[in-house]
Amino acid sequence: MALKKDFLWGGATAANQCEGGYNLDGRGLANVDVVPHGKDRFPIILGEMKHLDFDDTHFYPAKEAIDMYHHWKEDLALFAEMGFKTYRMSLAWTRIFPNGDENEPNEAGLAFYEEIFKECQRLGIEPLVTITHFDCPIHLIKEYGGWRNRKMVDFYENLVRTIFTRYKGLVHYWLTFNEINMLLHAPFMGAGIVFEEGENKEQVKYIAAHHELLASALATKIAHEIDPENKIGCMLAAGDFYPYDCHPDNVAEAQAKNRENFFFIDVQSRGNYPNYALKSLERQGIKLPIETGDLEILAENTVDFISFSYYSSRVAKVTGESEKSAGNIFEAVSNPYLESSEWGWQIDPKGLRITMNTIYDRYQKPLFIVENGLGAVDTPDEKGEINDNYRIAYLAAHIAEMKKAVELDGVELLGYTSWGCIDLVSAGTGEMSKRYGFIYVDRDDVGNGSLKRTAKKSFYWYKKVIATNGEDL
Ligand code: P53
Repeated sequence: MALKKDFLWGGATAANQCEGGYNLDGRGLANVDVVPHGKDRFPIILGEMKHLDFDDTHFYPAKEAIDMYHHWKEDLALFAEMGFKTYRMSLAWTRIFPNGDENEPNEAGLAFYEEIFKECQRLGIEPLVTITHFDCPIHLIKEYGGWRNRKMVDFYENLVRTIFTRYKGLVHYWLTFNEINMLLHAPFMGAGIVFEEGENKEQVKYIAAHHELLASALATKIAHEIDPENKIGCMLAAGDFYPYDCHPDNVAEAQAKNRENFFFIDVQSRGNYPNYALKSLERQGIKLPIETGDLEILAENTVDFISFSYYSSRVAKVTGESEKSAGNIFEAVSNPYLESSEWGWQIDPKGLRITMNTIYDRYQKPLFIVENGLGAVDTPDEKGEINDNYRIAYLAAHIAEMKKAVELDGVELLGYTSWGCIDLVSAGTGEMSKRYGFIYVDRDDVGNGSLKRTAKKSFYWYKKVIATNGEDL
């Protein structure tokens, strides 16, 4: 049994990491715009530092990014040349509602995405649209405090009603919140949260979580009402936690860590708050801001499919502070059996098969791998060519394991979109030099470069993978 004939091969990007054009055609400012490159980035992502505007001492990579705002047609043509069946992209909320709380949308922003979707349709590429990929209008953070405020649910509802209506028939696959569990690890990116002095951070995060989960369920409801053809997915930053060893304490720790992430998907897919979470929140004195009718909305509007990103597995250990693996927002212990990327992310292809099985066992809904890839330095040779054999090796190994999950284990899988199919700004570090693409973009970490696009060796490799439906890796 091979992958199904209509398997959705493609690539993934996010608006703030590739579009640029941050102040064009009426676009408003977003949290992601004011996150600089450099050492101050991290505390801001974590919500520990207030930084809601630009200053002269930092470089802001999202302002121009790879200027897809002006290159999208050329970029889509390259995706089509590789044979993409789908393209995962996100909408910049602030192009459509510049402040977030307007009643009427910005027509220029709506028209921009409509053009893109029409071009996708012409090229036979099915768009897979992330409604919010770490972005939140700055105005909603300044005025309302981001997702800690229940009013965000109404603003989000206004956004989704607008886009589901406008793009009916052009888009069928939607993701409500990128890596929704990231809210716990990077609350400024995940929920527009800036912590106030002395407040209970865990309480604030779980308030925001309830609001996002409610907004996600309402979006699912509205999407189905507007077009029964719409398919709505949740999106998890996945990667199973392995117990460090068979010590029962480490096994229990791995279970707890996995549940911390599955908490979100349990609600989005099963439709209710899991008991383990209710008990644990109660023990911590954390209250979910549940109002009358909320639980019914969650129960009645579960997702159609489960999407996730997978870069690596993780390791759980009760002690062992000294062994943290570097370079990732998820604080995890390093796995002695695995190699690491240049950025310290551990490489575990088999972990993808394991993770797919864990998720499928738990939810029994179709899966969609919407991010996977290797961030690496690419150096053009004297002819200007990039022989990214390391990237090909990473992707081939992961796709081979993905196929085993489908062919040997019977996991239902809709598609696979590799992350950063064209080089873009890193979410974690703000660097351009951490490249994931099949397409090289001439731009460095502080904004120099011609923005010229060049196919890497992996471009031709992936084209062949798609053409053979994954048989020739
Ligand atoms: P970068 C951390 C851990 C797992 C997934 O990440 C993550 C992050 C954030 O750094 O985010 C996803 O660019 C995210 C993308 C992001 C991609 O992983 O830090 O959905 O926006 O670019 C890769 O190398």
